[in-house]
Amino acid sequence: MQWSYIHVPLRYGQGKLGVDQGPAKLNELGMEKLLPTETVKHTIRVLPESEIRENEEHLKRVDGVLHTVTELAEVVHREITANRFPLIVGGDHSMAIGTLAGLAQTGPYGVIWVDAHADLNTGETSPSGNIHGMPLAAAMGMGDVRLTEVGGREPKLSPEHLVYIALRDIDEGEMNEINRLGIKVITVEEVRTRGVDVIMQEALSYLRERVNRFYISFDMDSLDASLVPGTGTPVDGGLTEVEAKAILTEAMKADDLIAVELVELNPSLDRDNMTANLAYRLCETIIKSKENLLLEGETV
Ligand code: Z70
Ligand code: MN
Ligand code: MN
Ligand code: MN
Repeated sequence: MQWSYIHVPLRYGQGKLGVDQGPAKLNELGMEKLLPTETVKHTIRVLPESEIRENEEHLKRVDGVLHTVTELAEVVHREITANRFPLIVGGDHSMAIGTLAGLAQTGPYGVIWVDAHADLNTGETSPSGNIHGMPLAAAMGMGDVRLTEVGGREPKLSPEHLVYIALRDIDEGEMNEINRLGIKVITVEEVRTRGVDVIMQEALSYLRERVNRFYISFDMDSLDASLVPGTGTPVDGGLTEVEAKAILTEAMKADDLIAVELVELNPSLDRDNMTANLAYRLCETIIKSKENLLLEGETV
């Protein structure tokens, strides 16, 4: 297996400066040393600030988001088709519009979305107009056509192919949709009382009854606010580092996992690189779990 390491230095899906520096910060901490030398590397292009207008109240900086996610969708499509394993680092979560669209072009798939937020708003329901709160709605075909038609007309994800973990800051419109669509939600409380092994087996069985492969999208704000000053919207009551690592390790052990995404590291908001170092350790867990598995596989 070959890794495809994809940088997405995008910040236009939300209003705070600095989240575009997440990928560069991870490299500065030594990410490239963790990855095998034959890893294929990509950096997705982002429009310069000078071309960005604060153009729409309900869909802020939409042109800037569209530019990057359209290219990301093509790269993800190409890398999956080439049998490589994408590790995609951001950047704000609006980038997932591209990831979800790119994956959809290669066939049906499931999603484990580890996040404090549901990211299920449309321009109409969003309290902020920030597109990083909208990627799952867009992928399900809900909201503005410019977002829903990235990578083609058809919906990129069905609601029954999604499992949320660590959700705890949900807008009213999002809650209505979660209930209407019957989307599966696993809370931090459940992670803690039932254990990561149990909830991950449940999440994977749920997805495997419906699809034969899945990807995991990990938002840094799924972690407890006390651990992640360097993310745009920290939320109390989140995961511990041990829980987050266990979730990622369980996912990496699955041979039907096809891609991993880590988003919303904002080095400008960070304290003493606390969040950046934590994100780096999570990437280390991601990479080492998979490499160990491959080594074990070879000795059998
Ligand atoms: C809110 C919105 C969000 C991340 C904040 C917040 C969304 N639901 N996502 N931080 N990562 O504006 O739609
Ligand atoms: Mn998110
Ligand atoms: Mn979030
Ligand atoms: Mn399997």
